[in-house]
Amino acid sequence: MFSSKEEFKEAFAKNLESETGKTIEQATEQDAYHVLSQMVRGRLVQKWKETEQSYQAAGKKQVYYFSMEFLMGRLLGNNLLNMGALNVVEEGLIDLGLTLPILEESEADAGLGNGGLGRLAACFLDSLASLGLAGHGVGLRYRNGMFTQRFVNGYQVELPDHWLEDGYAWEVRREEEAIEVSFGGEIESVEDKNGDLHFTYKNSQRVRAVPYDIPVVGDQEKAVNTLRLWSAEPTEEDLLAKAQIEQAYGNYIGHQRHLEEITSFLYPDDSNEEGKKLRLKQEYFLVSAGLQNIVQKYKDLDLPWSDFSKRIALHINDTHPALIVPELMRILMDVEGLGWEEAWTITQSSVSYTNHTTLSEALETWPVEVIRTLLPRIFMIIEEINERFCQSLWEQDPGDFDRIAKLAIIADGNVKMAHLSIVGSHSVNGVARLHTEILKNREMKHFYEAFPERFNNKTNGITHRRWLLHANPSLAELITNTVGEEWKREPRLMKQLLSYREDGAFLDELHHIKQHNKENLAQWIEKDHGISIDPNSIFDVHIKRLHGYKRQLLNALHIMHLYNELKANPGIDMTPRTFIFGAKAAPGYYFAKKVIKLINTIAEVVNQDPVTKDTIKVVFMEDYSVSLAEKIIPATNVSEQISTASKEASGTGNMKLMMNGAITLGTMDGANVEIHEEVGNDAIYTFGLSSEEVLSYYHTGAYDAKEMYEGDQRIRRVVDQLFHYSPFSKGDTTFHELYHALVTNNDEYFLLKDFNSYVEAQKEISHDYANRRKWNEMSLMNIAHSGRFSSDYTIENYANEIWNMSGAKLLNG
Ligand code: 26V
Repeated sequence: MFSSKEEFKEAFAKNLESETGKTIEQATEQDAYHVLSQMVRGRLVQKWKETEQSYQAAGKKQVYYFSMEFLMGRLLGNNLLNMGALNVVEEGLIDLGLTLPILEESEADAGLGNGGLGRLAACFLDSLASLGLAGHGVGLRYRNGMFTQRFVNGYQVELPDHWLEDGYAWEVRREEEAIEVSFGGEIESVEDKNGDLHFTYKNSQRVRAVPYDIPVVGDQEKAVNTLRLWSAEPTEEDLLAKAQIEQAYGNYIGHQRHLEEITSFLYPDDSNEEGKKLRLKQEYFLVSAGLQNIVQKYKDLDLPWSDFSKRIALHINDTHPALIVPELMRILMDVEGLGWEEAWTITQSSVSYTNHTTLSEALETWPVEVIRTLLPRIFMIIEEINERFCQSLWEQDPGDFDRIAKLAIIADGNVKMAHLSIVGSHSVNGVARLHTEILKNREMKHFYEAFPERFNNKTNGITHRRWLLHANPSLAELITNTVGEEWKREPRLMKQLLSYREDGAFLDELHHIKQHNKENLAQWIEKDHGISIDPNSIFDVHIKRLHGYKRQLLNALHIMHLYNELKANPGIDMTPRTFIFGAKAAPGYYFAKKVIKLINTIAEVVNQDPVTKDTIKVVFMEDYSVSLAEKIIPATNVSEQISTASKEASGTGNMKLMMNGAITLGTMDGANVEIHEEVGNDAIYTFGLSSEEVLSYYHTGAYDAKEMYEGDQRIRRVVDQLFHYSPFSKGDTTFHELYHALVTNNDEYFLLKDFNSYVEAQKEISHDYANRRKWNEMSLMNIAHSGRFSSDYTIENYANEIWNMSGAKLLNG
């Protein structure tokens, strides 16, 4: 992109002057960021156009990844990396007295996602472009992304995230491709002379959907794909009506706000489906705008409808875009005039679905009345799909009413979005081997029995470009210097590092890189949180959404336990530890917010107590985000992946941390099982109940938390500290709910049951860390085996086995 450092410097200074009228010395960091990002975008445009033209010319199959969330984080550094311009720009900026990492801080994180599901979508886009596959994201341009988290008196407070405030360098508004989406009204059907029904809408409300495109730059600029985010705006008619109202009444009644509301914010609760009407509006808006646009482009190709699914794959990221099924049927039948059978074949063969959770409270259902009034025609089609589906079940197995009742799409006055997604797709996948097995054998057992060929596993992955090459450049450089460049394109080649397992000098180098990263993080924490931490302590990291099943409370109870041990016996031999947390709680999730308050309280106590402060430190970092993760992960020694077995579908933080040389402390859950399989018993700490044990306890109801509490002195001591007077409770009732969740309400997530094995595993870690050589060897094992979890492989598997994209590189091994 820039042929030399000198060329870059000259171009940068020139652009700075023409855009801001300032010299390098006068420019602010914000000015410099702005100018640099504009330059990068400008240089991408050509390649962006060429990519699209080359896809068209080659008649390539296009995959559209529909997702309510894309958690992209910052783009400047990553784009420069993939364009191969990072070094030139970094060095050029240094010559000019600037540094790239500081400029990067001026970019707002695009936080258009809650957590794992949204970040996975972002990693997938990176891999699609890097493999040169024609894969694009379809999402919503929320004006407020994930809320900003602040702590006030130890409690989480949410502030709106105005990420677009200073403009967003990477988006391009495509006014000319705007379309309309309809809501509500009544449907009238008219029969033509052939007896075919035609549907017209009366009194429906129309909203304008305007696309904003963001370029997705692949490795070596192999391709520049598109993330298309739709924004809701009033139609021209609406604006005219508004003007008339204003003229007549001198004021405006808020109609426009109502329409724009659809893309005003991201729902921040990923754990509890609330069934809010606005959320359904968002889902339909995404699906309808995205699909109308895709169908229009397909029609421009002038191909028969029977080729649709050869040229287009439509993927739904969880059930949130499940209305793609009835909406595609509607477009094909009502707008394009196809018959039901033909439309259904096209729909089923183009749509595929990924499930990301088995938590029943997060599964989407919508009351029939809500869908019927908001989307009358869509509801008619869902009813028809359901009718025909139940009929086919009856034909397969006449008289089995029970099975039909279990599998029906509409039941008890609700539409089940997972059922709609399974029935309307040709592929259903889980996100880690264990998760897929649980879907097949338990949660979706009856569907699996009816359509076994539809079910498959695609273990999640992460992009090694953002999470290793960009986040941890010194480790990436060491790998390259050791095994050559090829691992960047074939991450499994990192396995070659295994031959350095016994190489003391190499292990020392690994150690120094980790230490250096820890020092950087320590400086950042000192600056931002005013807490001084010891880079020689174990950095023990728990970063993910706050949720009961993720068991941040178990981690907290263990810290309380260590505190008690140290206070009782100050001379005890314990490797110093820094516990680092990062987590947002859903605003209405009372329990999760209490856990945040507890951890902040523990931090206050242990960080100040003269007996404990040099041995244990606790830091809860505010406002966890993609960019914060990029700072924490390279500095981590211990990766906490301690979900109740069977509950975490996959996890992806576990993979990022492994790739950066952290050792997993985890249950046999989600992708931890596959991490364990890769690294073997000696480079991971596992503990706790197995998923079968957990599921069987749920089934039999045989677990008795009170018995655990009463029968174990260590457990009783920490649990009582939540209820009775203690340095943490200080005698008030703040943590009583946590006590009740554990004791009175029978400890839904088995914290007490797993407590002792967790404490033992932690003790082992404390002991092993003191053996520097052993620890570094374990760290090496993790890095060397992490290539398997590159999302490039995951995407190759999706492309080959789900999307049938010819030309996707075949896996080797
Ligand atoms: C559900 C809901 C329901 C209410 C409205 C807002 C909302 C937003 C998101 C969700 C989905 C939660 C499911 C989810 O994020 N699953 C996570 O997916 C990761 C990627 O596959 C996986 O690694 C995690 O284990 C899994 O918890």
